[in-house]
Amino acid sequence: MDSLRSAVGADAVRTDDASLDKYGRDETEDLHFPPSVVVLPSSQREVAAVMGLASHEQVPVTPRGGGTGLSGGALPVRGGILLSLERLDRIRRIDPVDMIAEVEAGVVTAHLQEEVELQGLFYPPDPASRESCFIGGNIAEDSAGPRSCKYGTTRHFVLGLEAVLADGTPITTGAAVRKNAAGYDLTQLLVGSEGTLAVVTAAQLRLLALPKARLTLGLPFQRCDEAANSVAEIFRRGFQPAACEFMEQAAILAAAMKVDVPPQVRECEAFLLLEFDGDRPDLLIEQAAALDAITDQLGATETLVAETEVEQRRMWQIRSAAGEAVKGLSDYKEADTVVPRASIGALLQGAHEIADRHRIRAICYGHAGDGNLHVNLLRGGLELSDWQRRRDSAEDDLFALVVRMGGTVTGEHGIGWTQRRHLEKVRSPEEIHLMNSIKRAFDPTGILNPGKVIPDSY
Ligand code: LAC
Ligand code: ZN
Repeated sequence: MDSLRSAVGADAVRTDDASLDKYGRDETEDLHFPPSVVVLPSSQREVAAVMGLASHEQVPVTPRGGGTGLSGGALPVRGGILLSLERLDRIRRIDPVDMIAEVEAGVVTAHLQEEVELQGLFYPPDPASRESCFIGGNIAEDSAGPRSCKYGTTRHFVLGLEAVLADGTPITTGAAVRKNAAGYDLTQLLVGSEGTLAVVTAAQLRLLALPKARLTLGLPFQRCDEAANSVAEIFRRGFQPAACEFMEQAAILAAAMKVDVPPQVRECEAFLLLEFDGDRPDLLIEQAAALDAITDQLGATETLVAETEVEQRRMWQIRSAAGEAVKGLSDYKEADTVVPRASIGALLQGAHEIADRHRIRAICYGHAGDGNLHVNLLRGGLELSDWQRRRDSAEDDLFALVVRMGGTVTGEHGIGWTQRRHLEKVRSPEEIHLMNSIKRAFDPTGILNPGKVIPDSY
């Protein structure tokens, strides 16, 4: 403890109950793993010093961003040091020529977005938690949100990283340039590695020009299957939405407990929310008209158009409120399923059939344009062991269906702690052995975020 205090300063080492409690949780279910100590370094040098000490003493270290993760990636499941990156919170520079931002890991995603937008630039990744999640955590989990439909996930914006290895060695990967074909791409290897390979301390991020106009459309449906099947049809007809989100009625009703939901949406069976963006408002209006012209064929009852920023925010909050609202209903387990876009209707139907078979409640919503459906299994009044049994069997059946459809077990929340037993459903033993060899090359003694991603049997 004394050596930690001299490395980062006494006020950056916490062992009080409140800190251990707070940093022992993230947003994943009701899980709680208090660490032995919380350390809050303020620079890459201090992170390196902490890792050097931890490596010398062979103490587990769990890096943490904003603590908004949904697969337990930041939970210190083996105790030891919880390393919070919250004090590395500087935006170092925003370069409008190369359109690159250089930021520390603890910068809040929405803050970066606001700052770059002041310069007419755009950082698209928009996780639901963007007001409190950190860029470092987004990189660790390869987080995404509605706009990944058009722009891709966090990974598509990371050009270079500063990080610290398990033994305390500082490294840089990639560079602040827009192209880079030099050698193995360690930057992209670290993105999505969930803090198991290195502690990311800063990143160089690619930016885009901020689209000058946005238009948000809402399509209420009386039939859930028609809403889900419309997703493929919208793309087949050449529309290129920036976001294409789906909510079924139970998710809408949960959101309606938190935010205003207009009656047409509250009373529908399912809701699609689409966003179009671009530089020419007239072209967006044309797209909206073209979509409106086919709503009958799709099965939507009408096209709701949100033109002003206030109207758009109001429509978006229905979708943004869904996650928290559904989680608030009961203990839950979320499956972050992904299938090809055209299979989203079949997935939705299958998810409910599986839930019914296991007599468990499921509520679905998500990023339909990415084929990414968040299937929330709810405990409701079930007794604990009964819930665990039904939940696990339902999840196994659900992922078996996803795999048959050519999909995967997580699109944006990661494997972390809670989804580890599902990795083998989508990755071959050869692939997981390779992952393990990579893990050992970076962290030979396994002190960095132990218990995550790779199943114990490897
Ligand atoms: C969302 C989070 C749960 O899409 O990913 O709301
Ligand atoms: Zn999501």
